[in-house]
Amino acid sequence: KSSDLAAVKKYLKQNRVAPNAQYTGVAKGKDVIMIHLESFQQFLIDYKWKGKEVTPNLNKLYHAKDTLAFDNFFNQVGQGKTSDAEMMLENSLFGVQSGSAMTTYGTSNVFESMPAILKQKGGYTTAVMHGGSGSFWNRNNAYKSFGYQYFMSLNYYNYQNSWYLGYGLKDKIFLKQSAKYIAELPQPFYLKLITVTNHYPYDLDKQNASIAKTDTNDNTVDGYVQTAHYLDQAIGEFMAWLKRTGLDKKTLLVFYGDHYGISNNHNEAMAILTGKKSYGEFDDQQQQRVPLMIHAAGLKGGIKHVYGGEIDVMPTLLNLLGIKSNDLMLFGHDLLSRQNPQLVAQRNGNYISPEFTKVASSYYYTKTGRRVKNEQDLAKAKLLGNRALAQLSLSDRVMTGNLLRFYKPSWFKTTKAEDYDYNKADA
Ligand code: GP9
Ligand code: MN
Repeated sequence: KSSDLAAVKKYLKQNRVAPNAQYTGVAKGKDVIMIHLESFQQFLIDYKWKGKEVTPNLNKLYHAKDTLAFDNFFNQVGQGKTSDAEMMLENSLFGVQSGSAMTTYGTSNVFESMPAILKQKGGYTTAVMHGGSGSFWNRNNAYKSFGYQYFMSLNYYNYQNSWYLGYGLKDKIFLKQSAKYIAELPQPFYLKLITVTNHYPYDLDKQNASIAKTDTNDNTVDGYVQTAHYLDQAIGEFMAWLKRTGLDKKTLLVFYGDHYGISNNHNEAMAILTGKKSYGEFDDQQQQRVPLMIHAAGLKGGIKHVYGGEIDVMPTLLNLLGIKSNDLMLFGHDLLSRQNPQLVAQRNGNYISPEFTKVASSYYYTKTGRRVKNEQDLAKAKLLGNRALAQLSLSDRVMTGNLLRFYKPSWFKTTKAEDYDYNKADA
């Protein structure tokens, strides 16, 4: 409906913020590598088990002077899990209320996505590499709609049974084999690498387990540090490779956790791991934090405390790459902007903001975890709840109504899936 489009346009106009001008274009023309950290929660950063750092390589990145890190960055996925994270990062549109937007709309909808924009505005080569099945989450179709030129999935990799775990090749093997493809990508490139080993049920083979399991007696939880440790080692090896090739100097690296690894069925074990006496729905909501780290040689970094989420990555990145986003239909905001609204909507209508947090029908003070009872504060907290719902439902109208058909910047050439052929990834 055209009234839907008008409502979306009005909302976006009213909520637009100016990106941080100090960061505009600081990474212009750089290669971009997005590294998808499967099921990786923020609490793993700097976490120690039996005196040993679980993720030493990621910790080093987190604290590096040339890394922009965010410690109040939340996942916002729904039932589409990984695919919702991808949808938000590539399009700054939310997943849908039920199911996966990439599955339901990824084939047929019009998108104005990161890869298509970077190709058209910056001459980028665009690719995704993933050591798993090409059709999982409808990737082999959705990536065409997003404008990815190349998609290397399991069929592009050498395979042995023992190299595979859960959803794909083990991360070390996957990243090592990806190197030969990366080296061949014409520059500048925009590349996404999707890891899988740190995925439920966190059950790593003995040879690869090089840190002790935790001892909460919850089987699902106790292997989590082991697979996270393995993923971290794989990242360490990959970073060393980047250095050897000199790519580290030319590349903007973006690390993000897609969603929680430990669900709220494991609150007792999480209480032990996080050293809390009691652990309830509020604590679980706080645990929806995932890493976002943006790293490049010479980048003015630091640990930022702004409250944001996956929907905000695309506007943040576009600003760093010097690409204007004010004529695009993006529901997120530059995380480095002083005017960032800092309201993080969860797909189920919950939200987190610096002041208030909503979980189910309860409102909490974010800083203390106490229930909001004061009438005035309650009114403020409810208002934020309405704003969170408003952005979700407007994003839903864009997705379910395929509204980007009717809305594009004059410079944008609509992506056509038939222009792409992933051959082995489609098999
Ligand atoms: C599969 C992987 C897992 O390819 O991305 O998806 P998830 O189960 O985390 O949504
Ligand atoms: Mn996932």
